[in-house]
Amino acid sequence: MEGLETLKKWIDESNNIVFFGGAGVSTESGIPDFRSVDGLYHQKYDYPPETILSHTFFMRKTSEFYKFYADKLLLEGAKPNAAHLKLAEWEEKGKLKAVITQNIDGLHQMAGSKEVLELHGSVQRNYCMKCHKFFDFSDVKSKVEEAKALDPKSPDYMVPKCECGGTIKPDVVLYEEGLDNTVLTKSVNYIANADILIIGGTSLVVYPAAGLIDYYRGKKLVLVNLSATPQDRRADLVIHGKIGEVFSQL
Ligand code: CNA
Repeated sequence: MEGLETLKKWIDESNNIVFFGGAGVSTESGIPDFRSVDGLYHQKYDYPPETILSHTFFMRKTSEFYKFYADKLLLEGAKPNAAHLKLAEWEEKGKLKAVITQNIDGLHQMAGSKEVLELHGSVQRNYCMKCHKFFDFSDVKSKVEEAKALDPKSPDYMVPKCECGGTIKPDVVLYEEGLDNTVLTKSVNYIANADILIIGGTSLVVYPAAGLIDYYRGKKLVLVNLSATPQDRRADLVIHGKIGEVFSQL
């Protein structure tokens, strides 16, 4: 594969790699992305994912939100793939400083990565909007299942509820919501000081996350993506392929 040898050499020589990824990192683990041909945008829903996953939609049509969320993002049994595992291995060897991700699936941590900056939060953390009690992934999963017993026309159908009666909200940054400043600042620092920045599995169209690339000052900007991105021309190395397959050869 073109570029693979160069990437191997750069990685061998570096101990300051930073990775910035998106939904494409997890498609080989069975979690669909938003924009690929078989991604969520190409499936049939009453509303596009960006509408359903917005703050306004969550507040106004909570039941509709959870129908989509449970079906597409609250996925049980997904396992890290070769890309997640390789990144964890590089960190363990002292070669990689951080994984910055737009993903909310927690697969990097499951693979063993320690320094994971989740720009868009995580399905693993959930809070009651009334009393702020914490709920993990499986709590929410079972509460959504319980709420399936309600009338599908009820506003609480499939909505996970706290014992206090409040609605549980995932700690996920919905469209219209702001990113966590600490996470953002740390990400900028890692990227600004990185020797190699590898960007993988992201269409680079969701801002402000996609703008993070502008902070990179080095000369080893690598893009590993299935399809072309608006930033391909800026990169020092572009590899078009499946990230799990590519990383398993590194
Ligand atoms: P996106 O816009 O769906 O783009 C995904 C990109 O990955 C596309 O350019 C694809 O060509 C590419 N791609 C798909 N499969 C592979 C693969 N195996 N190897 C390499 N490239 C691949 O996703 P972004 O992350 O850019 O968009 C940002 C949104 C999507 C974020 O807010 C995420 O939270 C959100 N999202 C996250 C998940 C998850 O957590 N797994 C799933 C779906 C959407």
